[in-house]
Order: sequence, then C-alpha cells, then structure tokens
Amino acid sequence: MIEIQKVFETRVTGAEILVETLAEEGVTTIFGIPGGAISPVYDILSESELTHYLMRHEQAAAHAADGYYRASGTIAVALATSGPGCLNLTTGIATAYKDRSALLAITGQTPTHKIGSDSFQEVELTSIFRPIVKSTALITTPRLVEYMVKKMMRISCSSPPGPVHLDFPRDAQTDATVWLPGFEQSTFPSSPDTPYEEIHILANLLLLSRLPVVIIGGGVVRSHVGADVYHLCHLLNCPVVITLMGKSGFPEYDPLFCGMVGSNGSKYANDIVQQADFVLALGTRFTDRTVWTTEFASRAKIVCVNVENKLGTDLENARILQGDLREVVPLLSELLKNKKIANDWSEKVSEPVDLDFEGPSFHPITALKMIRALFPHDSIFVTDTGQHQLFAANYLPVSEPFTFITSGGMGCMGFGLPASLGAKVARPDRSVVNIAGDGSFLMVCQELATSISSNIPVTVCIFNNGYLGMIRQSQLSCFNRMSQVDLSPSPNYADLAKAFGAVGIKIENLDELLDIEPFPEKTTVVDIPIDPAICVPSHSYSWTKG
Ligand SMILES: Cc1ncc(C[n+]2csc(CCOP(=O)(O)OP(=O)(O)O)c2C)c(N)n1
Ligand SMILES: [Mg+2]
Repeated sequence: MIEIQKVFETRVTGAEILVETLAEEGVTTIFGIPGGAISPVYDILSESELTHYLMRHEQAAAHAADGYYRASGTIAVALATSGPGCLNLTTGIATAYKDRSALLAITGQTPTHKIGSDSFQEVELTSIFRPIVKSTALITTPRLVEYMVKKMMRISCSSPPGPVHLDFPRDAQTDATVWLPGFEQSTFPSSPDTPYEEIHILANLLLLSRLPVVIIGGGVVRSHVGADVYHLCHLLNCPVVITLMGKSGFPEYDPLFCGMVGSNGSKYANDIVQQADFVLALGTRFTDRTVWTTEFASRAKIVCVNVENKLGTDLENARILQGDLREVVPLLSELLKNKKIANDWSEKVSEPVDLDFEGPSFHPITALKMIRALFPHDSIFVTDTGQHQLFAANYLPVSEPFTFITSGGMGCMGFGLPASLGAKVARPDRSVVNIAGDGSFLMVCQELATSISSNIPVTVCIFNNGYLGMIRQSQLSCFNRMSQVDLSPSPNYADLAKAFGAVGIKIENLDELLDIEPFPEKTTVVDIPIDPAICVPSHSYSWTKG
C-alpha cells in the first residue's frame, strides 16, 4: 500500500518522460540546436545518457539525423526550438520524406495557453509539417508524451519509413504528472498481406519472358533485402539496373550489373530497359527521374513490387504487386529455384568508358576513379546535388548496401556534409566521404565546426568547377546562355577548412590525391579542380522541353 502511494506521489515532468521514453525506445542520438521553447528538454538531456550533437544550423540537424538512418537503418532525433529553429528544420525533413528515410523531429512550441496569440517565435507547425512527414502532432499534456513518442516511432519506422514530427509546448515539458512507464502500443501499423497468388503469376511471367530486366530501387536498400535480391537476380541471370535511390542495392562489380537508368543514368542501362520484354521492378515507385521518356520500356510488361501502392509516373504497361520485399523476393526465388530459366540476352558488352586525362583541371570521372581506389571498399559515400552527384552515381561503383547516400527525391543542395556527419556517427568504423559540389558545400560549410567540436571525422572532396554546374549545363542546353551560375571568386577552400580547425588540402595534380589519408582522424577538406565544361549524361528533363 505504501509502495503504491509512493508511486502516485512521484511526479515527473513532460521533458523527463520524453527523454526516458526515447531511451527506452532505443534512441541513442540527437542532432539539434537549443532555444527557449525547448530548453526544459535540453536541461534534462544534460543529465541523460542520450548523445546530443550540437549542429550549427537546424537544416543540418535534420540532414544529420537522415544520414544517420540511411547509414544504419536506426532512427535518430532532430531537435529544434520554436519559430526559426523549427522552420530551419523543414528542408531537411522534406528531404528525408521524399527518400523515405525515418527520423523523429521534435520541436519546442510556445506554451499551450499562448497558442494562437501570435506570441514570440510562435508558428503553427503541424500545418507546415503535414505535407512533409508521415505524421505530425501537438503534445498538449505530459500525460500524452510516452504514448505520442511510441506511436510516432512506430509510424516512422513502418514500411515505407519516413519522418514524423512532435510539437512540444513548453508547459507540457515543464508540467509534472504521475507516470507509470510501460505504455504498450496496441495498434502497430502492419505490412500489406503477402500476395501469394500474384507472386505465382509473376514467377510464371518471368519464366516466359525472353528479355527480362530487373530494376533495383531504394526499397531494396531500405528493406535490407540486398542478399535475397542478389540471389534472385542470379537465378534469373538477366541484366540488372539501378535507380538513383537503388544504388548500393546490388554489387556493381557483378557481371549482371548494367548501370543506372533514368534521366541521368547511362545510355547503356537505358537502352537495355528499352529492349526488355519484361521488367521486374523492386522497391521503386518510378519517379520522373527514372521514367525519362514516355516510351519507357515500351516493349515490356512491367511488374513493380513495392510496399507503396502508387507509382510516381503513369505507366500504362506497369502494374503494382503490393507487398513487402522481405517476403516477396524469397518466395519468388523459391518458386523459380528448380525451374529451367533461359533468356535471349547475349553476352553483356562492357561499357566503353575511359576518359582519364590529366591537365590543370580534372575530369570528374578521373577524380572519382582515384577516390574509389583510395578509400576502402566499404566506405560510405554521401553526395550533394548537382553534376558531381550524377557523375558519382554513374562512375563511383559501390558493392555494399547503405554505402551510397544521396538526396534523390528532393535533390537538396547542402545535404552532403551534414548527412555525412550523421552517417559517421552511426558508423564510426567506416570511412565517410562527402562528394561535394562547391555550390552545395558553401550552403553548409559551417558544419565543419560541428565535425571538429564533436570529433566526427569525415573527408569532404569538393568537386570545384567554380559554377552551379548542373544549372549551368541545363541553362546552356535550354537557352544557350548562362544566368547567375558563376561562383567566382571562390574562397580558398583549404584555408576555409583550416579556419575551422579541419585539415585543408588543395590538389594541384592527380598524384596528390593518392596521398590523402583514407581514414582521417580529423575532418579533411580536399579541393579538387574540375573542368566546368564537362557535362553529365542527361536524357530529357521534362522541363527542358518547355
Ligand atoms: C537548396 C537547393 N537550391 C537550389 C537547387 C537547384 N540546383 C540544383 S543543382 C544546382 C547546382 C549545384 O552546384 P554545385 O553544388 O557546385 O554542384 P555542380 O553541379 O557544380 O557539380 C542548383 C543550384 C537545389 N537543388 N537545391
Ligand atoms: Mg559546382
């Protein structure tokens, strides 16, 4: 009786419940920036076991949490204050949403009695977050904290994953309540039922096809089914291509691998898809980056196995087999296992790419080849957005899942450095390399301070072409002239890195690239001069037609 009384006399604050529930849910890592509206949570964090990384911009906090998930499959928290803090988070949250990456964003909010009064740093957030998260909610009382956190964690991690948001008014953080931990979430979002009959039909279609092709999408990486997919592809013994988000879902040194499809994929991979009579697409929603022509795979039947039941592009010849890849792929392999599988693909011809040259500035492919040779095979490469990203997608082969991280759906400049920091925190055993554009790097270079102060060593390879190169390329091809894409005069990137306490190296000739430490103890920025005249493969942007 006394014990029970004791329990009911013990009151804890909303902030304490939040921190304890996060720990109980297995969260270890938070990226954020404090502020008045979230300071009660920060106060409790100072005595908790959760590790908080102080970022220098909230957008970077969201990208870091996103990079953490993409490198490890484990969720992290992005924490910010009300008003400007949470608004700064939004670009990073939307970037995670577009690429189906899980993270929990928690934002401070003005006290509940002031909500709606246009008070200091008050912005109504759930409306702003709704289109860029799987779920968003306002916690109005400490009694709801545990329930809300657990519910949001389930929603974020269920397939397809995505970011979620909790808005946490300051009084709900400081008010105390009686708390009996251990709330059990009764309604778990579940995977779709296994479509057994459709899987049988699919197996038969594959057996009948003469020119089958497998397209690997980002869902293969996220669902950890790379090994099963590899086995299936080898049973089928047919060409395998990837989407941008599918990169690292299939080993690129494998003889079946034929490159990346889509508007910025290789001609070789796109031609193969155009010849196919059957396309088995795994874990892709066919965005307009992949479906680069209205004639996409026009000779083929397309079956798209995905947990989502909607395609990003209308494809008359495609149908969705909605299911969880973790179930469908092994079942499909089982059905095909002892069957006679033959197709009409002749020996694969290797791509005629050898563009090495050495001059005052480097060809991006040459630089990528050297970077590939320098860093261990399991290094994690994280790109920014632009030409360097697409060169890396096409010419930086990777062979392990989660080793290529890029902003596909949002194409967000400034993603690279903070996402690299998140990836390195998640995988300290790996080399993490940011393939950065000069324009993209300048948007987030303040995060060098985070990397130094928190001791998160990554390598930043700046592909310095002096331009917003991707836009330069599209302007020249659309309008035959340039407008506002020249970044000159560029800062001295090596000196800038040194000013933050990082190592800064300016490459003058190719050999120096080979002297770079592949597993640095301190963040290292390498300035690599790139010839701005070199264009990436581009097969029709929808907007270049107009
Ligand atoms: C935040 C943001 N602003 C603008 C754009 C439009 N954009 C796409 S690529 C690009 C140029 C990127 O330049 P850089 O980082 O130097 O890469 P490069 O193309 O030169 O390799 C721009 C401005 C974008 N994708 N994201
Ligand atoms: Mg550039």
